Amino acid sequence: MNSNFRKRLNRGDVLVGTMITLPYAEVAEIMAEVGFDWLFIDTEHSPFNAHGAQTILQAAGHSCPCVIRVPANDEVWIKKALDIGADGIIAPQVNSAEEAEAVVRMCKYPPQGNRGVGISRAHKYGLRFNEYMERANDEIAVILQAETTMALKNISEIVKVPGIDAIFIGPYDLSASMGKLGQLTDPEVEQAITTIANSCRKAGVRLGLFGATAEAVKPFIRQDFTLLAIGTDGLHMAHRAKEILKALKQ
Ligand code: 3PY
Ligand code: MG
Repeated sequence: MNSNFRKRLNRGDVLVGTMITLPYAEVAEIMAEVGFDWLFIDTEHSPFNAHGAQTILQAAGHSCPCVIRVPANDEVWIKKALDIGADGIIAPQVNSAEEAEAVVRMCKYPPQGNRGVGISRAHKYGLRFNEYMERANDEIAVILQAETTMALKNISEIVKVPGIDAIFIGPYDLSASMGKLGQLTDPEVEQAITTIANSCRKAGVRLGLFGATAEAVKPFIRQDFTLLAIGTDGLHMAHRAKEILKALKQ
C-alpha cells in the first residue's frame, strides 16, 4: 500500500494518471517509469483476472500508486482487489447514496465497514498483518464513479456519504446514458458534469475524470478536478505508432 496516495488525493494534489488495460507487467512498469502519479487498473472493461491485476501491482505498485477499478460494485471483487494490494478502489456506476454506502462498507474493515479479513499480498502474506490492518481504513482511497443520469439525479445525496474520497466522472457512460453517446462537449453533457462537480465542491469531495487526450482534460484541470486519468496504454501505443508511420510515409 502506497501510504501517500489517499493523503495526496484528499489534500488536492493534481494527480495525473493513465489507464492500464493490457494485462502485462511490462506495460505498467513502463507507465510507472514514465512518471505518472497513479495508475488506473481497469478490470471493468479489460481482460484482467485478479491474478493479472496483482501482477500489475507487483510490477508498478512500489513506484506508483495503483487503483483498481472493479468490474461492478461487488463484494467479491472489492475484497480481492484490496487484498492483492490496491491503493484504492474505483467503483463504477454508483447511482444512489445506498449504493455509495455499500461500497464504503465493503472497502473498510470493522467498525467502519464490513470488509472481510484475509491474509494475502496486501498483508505481506501475514508478515505485516497487524500493520496493514491498522493502516488500511485510513490509507485506502474510496473513489466512486458518477456516470449515469440516475447518479446525476442523486448526486447531492451520494456526496454526503461519509468515507468517499473522490467522485470520478465517466464522461463516456454519462453521455451514453443521456442518449448522447460520445458527445462529450454537448452542452447538456457539459451541464451534467458541472452539476456533479458543484455537488462535490459543496460537500468537499475531490473530483476526478477520464479523458482520452490531454486536451480533453485540460479544461477540467483549470477548474478544480485533481484526479485525472488520461488515455490508455493501448491508446498511447497506437497514437505514437501512427505518428511515426505518418512522419515517414508522407
Ligand atoms: C467512462 O467514461 O464511462 C469511464 O468510465 C471512463 O473511466
Ligand atoms: Mg464508465
